[in-house]
Amino acid sequence: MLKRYLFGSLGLMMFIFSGVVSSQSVEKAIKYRQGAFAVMGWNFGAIVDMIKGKRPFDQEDFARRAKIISDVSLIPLEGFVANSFEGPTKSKAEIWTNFADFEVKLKQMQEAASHLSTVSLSGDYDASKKAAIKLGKTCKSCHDEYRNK
Ligand code: ASC
Repeated sequence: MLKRYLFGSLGLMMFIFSGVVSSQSVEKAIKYRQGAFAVMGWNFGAIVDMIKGKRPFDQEDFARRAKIISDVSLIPLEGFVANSFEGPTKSKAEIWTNFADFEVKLKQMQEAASHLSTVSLSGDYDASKKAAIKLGKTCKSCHDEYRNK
């Protein structure tokens, strides 16, 4: 009787504790992916400004930022842990009902970022501009479907 009570409450405590731990790790995962997107957005913003003539075109700086975006584009996927659409996030629940499609879109973004990084090293302004616009489209296609306003 006492044993059953002790093990029962131990089980309950473990259950509650695991809930606390996993909700903490969900928040960490959300922060992790958002941190990566913030780094990408910061650098892509500067690239877009160069393309729009709001900032002087500096090929070396453009290529440096494109490489950062390409490298960091490999980070966010891991942060989309199971059903992490609750909490401080704009992620829609649809990500987890269409995860294969979400992953395809994310990979298209990674490929466009890698392409931008390669092209920007050549110093070809027109090709770099075209590659940056293409990358922006891959960001947008995912946001349109999977990000809340
Ligand atoms: C950015 C940024 C986005 C994308 C998107 C492109 O710089 O923060 O979310 O570009 O606006 O369409």
